[in-house]
Amino acid sequence: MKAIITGVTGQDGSHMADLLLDKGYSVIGTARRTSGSNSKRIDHLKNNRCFSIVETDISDNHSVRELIKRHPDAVEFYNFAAQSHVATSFNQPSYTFDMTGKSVMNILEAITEIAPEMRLYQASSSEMFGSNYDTRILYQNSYLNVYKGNSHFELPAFQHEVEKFQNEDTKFMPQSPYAIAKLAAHHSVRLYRQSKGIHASCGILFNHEGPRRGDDFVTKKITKWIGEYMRWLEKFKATPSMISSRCEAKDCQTIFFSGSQYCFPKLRLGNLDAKRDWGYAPDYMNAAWLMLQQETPDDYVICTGETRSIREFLDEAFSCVGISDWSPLVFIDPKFYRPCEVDYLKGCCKKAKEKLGWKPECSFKDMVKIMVQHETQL
Ligand code: NAP
Ligand code: G4F
Repeated sequence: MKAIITGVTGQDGSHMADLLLDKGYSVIGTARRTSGSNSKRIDHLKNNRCFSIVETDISDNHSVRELIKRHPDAVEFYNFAAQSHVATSFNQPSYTFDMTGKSVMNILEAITEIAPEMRLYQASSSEMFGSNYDTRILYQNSYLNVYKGNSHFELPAFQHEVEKFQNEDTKFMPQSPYAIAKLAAHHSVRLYRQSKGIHASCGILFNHEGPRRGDDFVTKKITKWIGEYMRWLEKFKATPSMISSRCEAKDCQTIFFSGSQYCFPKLRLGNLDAKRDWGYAPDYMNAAWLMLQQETPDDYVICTGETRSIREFLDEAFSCVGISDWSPLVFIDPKFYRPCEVDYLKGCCKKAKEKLGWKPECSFKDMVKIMVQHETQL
């Protein structure tokens, strides 16, 4: 079986290539031309006879048609190519819309015309929910302690908590040019599925991470910095306890060490209060594959069902290297705040569990540990 993967040089595309090659597929990965090499995530596949790269820019209609004309026998097409950085989309809105949104039309048209049996996976995003969520009440059985005179009774009682979540029925309220582009693509795929009858599914994936994550996403930025900091400490035989109290000042941008002339730049971050539902990238690629194995195409939310703030991510990541107070090491830089933020993401993947038999395998704790270990062992 043959499959096409766009964006194979990215995090998800490279994991999907690994997964499909393991399953015995032959894989055509597409990459756009760049002036230098950007193949580090797929270098391990260089000598795999079942893997090849075709130069394609998905924003170019001709290039997409040629790709499908050359491989009409591919049974599956995974579209991961996109300008995928939310903050960048505020500075390059039209480019992001063209790349992440409009380009998907090139793929839909080419599949419909040239290979209508080819199954399509579109990488939709939880960013499309933006500022919106649904709520439900979770009841928990508990007991109420009642004291009457000298007697003590326990009466059954119900405690409740309001849970905020997003699932396939939650209304979209995008908060960035990126999310608007993804939403345009998402609706285009639904329209072609309904009107042209192609087998096209969208995975509404919540944030998923791992060592192959791009350097400027927050989880990778944090874990990469920890790796560099630990190597620096080792080089100068310093220990975290030697940090000067000068570093605790909020406007201090550098880490100083008592009795040493050396210093190290602090980790510069923006909003630490936003919450994300973070999963492990390889788990999520399995869900994408399962979607295309279904008889009927559909859209699915893929997530862990847990949400944590950037602060909580920092707690977990620094605890992996034995640092409990990271505050003197982090500088809050307004440059990394977004004009509009998505404050809260927490998915519910009941549909994927029931219909695809999918569930996340790697815990948050393990995922962070894998990322930190990868960076510290470099
Ligand atoms: P990524 O690491 O940024 O990879 C994006 C890929 O798209 C790269 O291979 C990039 O190539 C390629 N690309 C960009 N512009 C292109 C063009 N004009 N023509 C062809 N290829 C182009 O993103 P990711 O994290 O793997 O995410 C994969 C997809 O899932 C994206 O569509 C993203 O928006 C979506 N998504 C991601 C998440 C997540 O948490 N990771 C969640 C929901 C949805 P270069 O290597 O040349 O830059
Ligand atoms: O890691 P992030 O840049 O990911 P974001 O914006 O949630 O987008 C990622 O997940 C989406 C799925 O929900 C994908 F569709 C999208 O392609 C991408 O993969 O930022 C996460 C949070 C944000 O709230 C941001 O404001 O971290 C906050 N943050 C704080 N300081 C920072 C930083 N984000 C980045 N990138 N860099 C910072 O210094």
